[in-house]
Amino acid sequence: MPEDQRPPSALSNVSLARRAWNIRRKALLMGEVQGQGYIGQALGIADVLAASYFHALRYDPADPEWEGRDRFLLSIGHYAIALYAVLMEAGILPEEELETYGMDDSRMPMSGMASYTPGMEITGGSLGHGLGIAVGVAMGLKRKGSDRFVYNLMSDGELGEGSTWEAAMAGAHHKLDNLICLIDFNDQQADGKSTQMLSAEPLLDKWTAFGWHAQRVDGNDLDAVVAAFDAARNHPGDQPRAIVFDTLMCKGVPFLETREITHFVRVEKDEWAKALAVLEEGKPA
Ligand SMILES: Cc1ncc(C[n+]2csc(CCOP(=O)(O)OP(=O)(O)O)c2C)c(N)n1
Repeated sequence: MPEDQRPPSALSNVSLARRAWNIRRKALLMGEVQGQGYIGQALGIADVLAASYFHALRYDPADPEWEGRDRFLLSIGHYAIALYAVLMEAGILPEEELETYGMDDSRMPMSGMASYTPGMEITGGSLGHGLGIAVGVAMGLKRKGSDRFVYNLMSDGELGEGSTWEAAMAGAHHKLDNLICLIDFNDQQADGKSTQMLSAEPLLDKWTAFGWHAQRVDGNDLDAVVAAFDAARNHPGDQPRAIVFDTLMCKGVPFLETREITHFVRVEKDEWAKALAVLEEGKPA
């Protein structure tokens, strides 16, 4: 158990902007290995992941199963490429494994699998189940007398799953003030815009009506993201907490940001190098 339980950001000189950039770069490199991957999601959620792992979460890179860790659940198994990138950045996964992404016998399969990957808390590919699992984990930690937080990262598509709202009710009923639900609102799902498929608006009113402390911020504005994490963790009430992050798919690579179909963005062979070069131009100190 590390003596210093402060989040790693308190111990590091690397800026959050640079962490987010590193996460984007690693995700692109993994995408290039396979020639495909959920790149749009990884680029869009990189700022939230940087703030999670380098501002909010307590964990021990040398011991991913440390009992004193905050739990970070990836409900959206297809976002695994994004989580691998931040797990490497955090020193939980070795960077050399980047080149094995999606290959047979790799610890980094395309869809997240808890039994394969250190730091992957759940197997979340069947959408709509992460929040229910997070409710159970949060209840379990409370019963053990733990003060650790449980974070559940989910997508806007999962707001169309009834199981999400059952879990939301349970979280409020059991007063799970140690539960923080992070919603990546990129307004995209497999068949188009989420708001056009099945709108979940007005979202803040819904979470509030379900008994949650709710916030909505620009998920690509690092200062706003950090402030939202702080407000969620420090909220004095006994409700669970939700943060809706409005994000832009493919953020950081403008020629991909404007692609019409971003759920599974098609990147041609020669475009990976171009994407990395464009990203390089925006490299923060
Ligand atoms: C229960 C369930 N239904 C369908 C799928 C197939 N599926 C995989 S990703 C995806 C898109 C879901 O929308 P969202 O997560 O918002 O997509 P993104 O932001 O990644 O485009 C779907 C339908 C699934 N994994 N699980």
